[in-house]
Amino acid sequence: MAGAFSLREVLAAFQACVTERREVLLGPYLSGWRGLIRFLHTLGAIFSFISKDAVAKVQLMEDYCRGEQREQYVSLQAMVRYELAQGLLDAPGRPDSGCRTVLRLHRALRWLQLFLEGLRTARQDSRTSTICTDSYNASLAAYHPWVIRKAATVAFRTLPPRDAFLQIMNVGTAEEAVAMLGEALPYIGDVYDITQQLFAQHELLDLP
Ligand code: 1Q0
Repeated sequence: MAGAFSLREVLAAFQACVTERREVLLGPYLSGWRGLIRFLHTLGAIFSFISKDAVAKVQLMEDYCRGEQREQYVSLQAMVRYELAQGLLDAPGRPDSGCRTVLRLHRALRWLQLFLEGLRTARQDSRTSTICTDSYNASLAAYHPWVIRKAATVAFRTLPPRDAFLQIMNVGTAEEAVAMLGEALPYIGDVYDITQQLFAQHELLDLP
C-alpha cells in the first residue's frame, strides 16, 4: 500500500511508541508523523506551508535518530537526558535541538487529539472546518503569530465535509472510522500525556 494513507497505520505507530516502562520511542513517533504528513499532502497545495514545516521538523529528528549520537535519540526520555546533560538547551536560539523540535510536534499532537475527538463525536452534518478551527484555537493557535493563524484558518475552510473526510481515512465506512477512532485515540492521549509530563518535569515546555 505504498503511498496510500491509512489512519490505521498512523494509530498503530502511536500505539507502538509507548514501552512497558512508559518511555516514548522516537522511531514509531516519527513514523506516525510521516503518515500524517502523507495525509496532509492529499489535501492539496493550500496545506503545503504546514507540511513543509512538519517535514523539516520530522527530517531533523530522523537525522538525529540515524546520526552518530543515535543511541541518545532512541526515546524522548533519552533525548531529554542527553541534551540537558550536554548543555544543548542552554544557548539561546538553538533552533535545532531535538527537544525544541519535538516540543513543536508535541503541541501539534494536542491539536490532532482534539481534532480527531471532535470528528468522532460530532454530529453527522458537522463541518470539518469548524471542528478543525475549534481544535486549533484551543491548542496550537496560542503559539502562532497572526499571519499563520490566518493562513491556517483559510486552509481549514477547504476541508471536505465530515463524512467524506472520514472516508479518506481509508478504514471503511464513516461508522467504522468513528469506531476505530474511539479505540485508538487513547493511545495518542497516552503519548501526549507522557511527553507533557516529561517536558514539564524538566521545565522544557517553553523552549524558544
Ligand atoms: C486536517 C488539516 C490539517 C491541519 C494541520 C493543523 C496544524 C496547523 C499548523 C500551522 C503550522 C504553520 C507552519 C509553521 C509553523 C511554525 O512556525 C511552528 C513553530 O515552529 P518554529 O520552528 O517556527 O518555532 N510549527 C508548528 O507549530 C508545527 C506544526 C506542525 C503541524 C503538523 C500538522 C500535521 C498534520 C497532519 C494532518 C492531520 C490530519 C488529521 C486526520 C488524520 C486522519 C485522517
